[in-house]
Amino acid sequence: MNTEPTMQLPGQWSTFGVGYDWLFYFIYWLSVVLFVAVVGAALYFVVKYRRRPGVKSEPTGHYLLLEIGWTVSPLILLVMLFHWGFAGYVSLTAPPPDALDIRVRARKWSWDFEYPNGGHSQDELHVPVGRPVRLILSSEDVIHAMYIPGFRVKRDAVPGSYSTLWFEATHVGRTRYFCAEYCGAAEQPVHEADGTDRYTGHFSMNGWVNIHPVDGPAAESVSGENTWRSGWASYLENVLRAPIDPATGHEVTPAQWGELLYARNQCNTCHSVNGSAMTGPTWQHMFGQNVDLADGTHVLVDENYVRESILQPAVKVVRGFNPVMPSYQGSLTDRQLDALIAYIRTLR
Ligand code: HEC
Ligand SMILES: [Cu+2]
Repeated sequence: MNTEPTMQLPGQWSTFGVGYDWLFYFIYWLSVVLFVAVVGAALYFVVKYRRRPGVKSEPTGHYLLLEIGWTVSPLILLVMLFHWGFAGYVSLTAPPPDALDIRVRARKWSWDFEYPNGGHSQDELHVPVGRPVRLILSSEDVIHAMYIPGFRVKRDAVPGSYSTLWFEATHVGRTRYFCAEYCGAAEQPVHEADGTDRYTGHFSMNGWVNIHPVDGPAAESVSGENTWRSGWASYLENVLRAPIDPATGHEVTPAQWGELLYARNQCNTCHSVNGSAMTGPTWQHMFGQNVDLADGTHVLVDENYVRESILQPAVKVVRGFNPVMPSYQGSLTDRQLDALIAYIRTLR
């Protein structure tokens, strides 16, 4: 594994690098070999069977062995390519259960990253080395896409739903990410305090992924380009701090905020968190499980299902319950929905 880029590919910064690049170069060299073979044979035949005076062409018959050969060998190759591609796709889409969750909110034209402790960073992502990290992507306006070439991952961020991607960084350092879905550009520049004009747009939606060592010096001692040198734990504690709840004066994590919203929005009049069914199903051990629906089908309780259940409760009604839950469309913000989901996740 090597963080130095090659002619064709960026450096390898995640566990996906080796397998991905192996397949890429396999396909590349396969294409080179086949190109040379096919074009070489064509040129050879052009010369060998060129028109000459006195020579008359004779139509050839079937050559069964050759025909079976050129049918079966590409078939084997394509099945192998499909197998490797599919196995890679499966490992890209299935994060390990202990992955660290970071929420990513895209908007025109910046990124907001929210860490498990509730802290935020803008336009710079901070992750620990050697730990699986899952990004939960959403968008506040149009479709954006999180693309981290060094990790070999890319995923759309779509308004109104959640998508995820995961990776495990293998080296301490920094690598770039980009928005990979054209999302427009501002018509007017932003006037900075120092008198300069700054243009924003799709092109400016990029930044650095800082890959921190797990332990290390306190964050104050390193900054700027060397931010990643700071230990992950101390950076989280000292810089990516949780917001303060004005009511209590304490720092709150998204899950703690979700718990407050659970009470404030009267979800607790119909949903328990201790396993007992009330007017609605209990939230205990709900997340990550399959739930039976009234129409006889079942569905996995994930971020998108919980979101839909809150905004459009009548779409998927849980078996054994009446569709009496009110819709919270318009009365809960995206942030509040995220916090409720974070809380429900902790009740697994
Ligand atoms: C008036 C009672 C009531 C209130 C208040 C209520 N719910 Fe529900 N909820 C239900 C019922 C009944 C169901 C099961 C039927 C269905 O799926 O619509 C349900 C289902 C759900 C589900 C799907 C549960 C599962 O097991 O699949 C979620 C998630 C949910 N509610 C979240 C919330 C949240 C969040 C709030 C507060 C913002 C809330 N509910 C407020 C009655 C309520
Ligand atoms: Cu974008």
